[in-house]
Amino acid sequence: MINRESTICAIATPAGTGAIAVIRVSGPDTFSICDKIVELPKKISEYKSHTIHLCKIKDQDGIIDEVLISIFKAPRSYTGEDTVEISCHGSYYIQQKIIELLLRSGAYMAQPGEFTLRAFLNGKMDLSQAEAVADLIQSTSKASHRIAISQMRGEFSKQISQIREQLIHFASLIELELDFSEEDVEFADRKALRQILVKLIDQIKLLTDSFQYGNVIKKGVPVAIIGRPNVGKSTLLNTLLNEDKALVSDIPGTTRDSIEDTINIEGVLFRFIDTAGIRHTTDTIESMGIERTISNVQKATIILYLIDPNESSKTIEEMISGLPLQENQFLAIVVNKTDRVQQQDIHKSVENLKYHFSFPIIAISAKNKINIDQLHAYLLQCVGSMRQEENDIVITNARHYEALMHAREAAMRMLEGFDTGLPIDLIAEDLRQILYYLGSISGTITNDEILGNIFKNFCIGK
Ligand SMILES: Nc1nc2c(ncn2[C@@H]2O[C@H](COP(=O)(O)OP(=O)(O)OP(=O)(O)O)[C@@H](O)[C@H]2O)c(=O)[nH]1
Ligand SMILES: [Mg+2]
Repeated sequence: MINRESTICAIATPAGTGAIAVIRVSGPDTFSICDKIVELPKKISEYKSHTIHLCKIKDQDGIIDEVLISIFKAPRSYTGEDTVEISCHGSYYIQQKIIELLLRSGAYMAQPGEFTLRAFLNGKMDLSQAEAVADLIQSTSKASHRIAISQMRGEFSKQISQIREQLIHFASLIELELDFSEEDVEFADRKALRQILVKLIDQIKLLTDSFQYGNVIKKGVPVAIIGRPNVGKSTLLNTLLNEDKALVSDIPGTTRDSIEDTINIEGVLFRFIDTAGIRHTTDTIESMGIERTISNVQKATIILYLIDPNESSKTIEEMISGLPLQENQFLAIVVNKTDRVQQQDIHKSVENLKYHFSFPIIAISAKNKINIDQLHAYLLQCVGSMRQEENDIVITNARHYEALMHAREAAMRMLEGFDTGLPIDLIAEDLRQILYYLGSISGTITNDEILGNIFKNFCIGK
């Protein structure tokens, strides 16, 4: 798929003008190619690795820029190959000009993610660590950053490879049994293998369970704001986002389509979704909006059910029972417009709701921004309780999730096979499957198609 004999180059900093820009060059001819474009007293290969040098870059028309070049000699570089990083002034013209010179001197334009792909192929990191690099670049909150760092440091890979190594030992014994199949011998200790499988199934379950958490942390925890028309849903969205995102009016049925945006609250990214108010209506557009509301409820992790202070428990009960709620969702009843009623009446109505419902009850004023911290605290508490243990490894990547699910299925089939006395050649096939899926996570087992899919999502220069 890629030719590692070639030397590649790309701009590693964002497109456009900045104070400085960094151009990366990597591959076997890096030093000789760079020698052709920089002015230095010695050849680059004669300098020590990990040194920085001030020099000029020239073409036939004169000086293009004064730059710093950093030298990394193989294998002590990000890619594991000879690498030079050119820090030039951030003019778009200069960046393009240097790239043009490099291409003319024999370098090739890097494909998206090719530097990281080479790092993987040269054994600098495994596949899940390489994927974490992409997540790290894209992380937008403290929580998603922490997960990406842990994955990049290889904590997840370590756990997977430990499980895999234990199985490889048994796989080789079973293959041996297959070779001696006529002689009816048993090299692999069935009881020990069974124990390992049970442990493996448990471990994988912990990992796959963390996916819901990991996935929402990465993309923003979806929070649906729902309720009857005019209760102040759009006002609450605007208050939570600190901007006038949604139209607010005293006409019931103002919001017809769902509106959403993300905001970071104490290091966790939340995705708030304002929805069309739920009521019986003959208006086609409005009922389409209501259908959308219901589908947003299904997709949300947290549901804020907004009510007016004088809504009766009976109507609330009816509304909530009509919602497609799932076991792993959080719902809170949020009493809005409390600025309109007496303090003691709020207290009474909250007590009454607490008596009727087991959901948390939060009293706020979206318009006057009263008790919004309590709402924040509730949201953070939901996220906290999704997580089992502080140092658990968290899965954020759909590819890893899928591979783990397949591995688990194969492990369950194997256990069942033992119980029903399935012939060893069939059991061996499931074992190979487990090894394959676990291996595909770290990239021990891989093919061009998998690699192509992963690295095409990287930016060029990474
Ligand atoms: N007094 C008071 N009025 C509020 C509060 N929150 C919202 N309102 C008012 O209630 C009216 C309806 O607010 P919206 O935010 O448009 O209500 P909505 O739930 O989005 O309504 P639909 O989109 O029609 O379903 C507006 O006039 C708001 O100014 C509040 O906390 N206190
Ligand atoms: Mg609205």
